[in-house]
Amino acid sequence: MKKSKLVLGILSITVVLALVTGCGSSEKQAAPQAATGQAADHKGMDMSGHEGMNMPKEDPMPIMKIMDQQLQDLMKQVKAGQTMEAQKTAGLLASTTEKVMPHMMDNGLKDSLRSAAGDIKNTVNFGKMDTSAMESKVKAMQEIMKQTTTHLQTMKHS
Ligand SMILES: [Cu+2]
Repeated sequence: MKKSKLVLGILSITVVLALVTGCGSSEKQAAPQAATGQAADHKGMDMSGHEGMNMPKEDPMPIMKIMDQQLQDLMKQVKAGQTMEAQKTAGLLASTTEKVMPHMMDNGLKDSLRSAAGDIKNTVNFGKMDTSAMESKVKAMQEIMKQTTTHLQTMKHS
């Protein structure tokens, strides 16, 4: 009787150990899978991805429209020789550009957009109001904005 109880005891300990080990290993296996799932969500840029990436819960498309309007205003002001107004608009344009940055996942595109806005701002601030030079800078920024819009359309904002 004593021996069988001991065997039973060892058996139950073995079962408990096996369960504990089993749980532990399955948890270890589950954790990286969950992490991969989250990473995929971020790349998919759905709303849960946004929260995870500290993205503002806003639609970036209206920001792009504001940016486009500011760019058009700026060009009109440059053509009219309204330096003060153009400088003000260029400053607004730079801050609008920053507002769209948290939504962008492409660092190369971020850099391009930021430098295009910065280039325009610097040009206007240094008083180099050459219309044709500004036109080419504005066109360059509009081209980057098209790419940005396409990029932003890959994510969902509800
Ligand atoms: Cu976003």
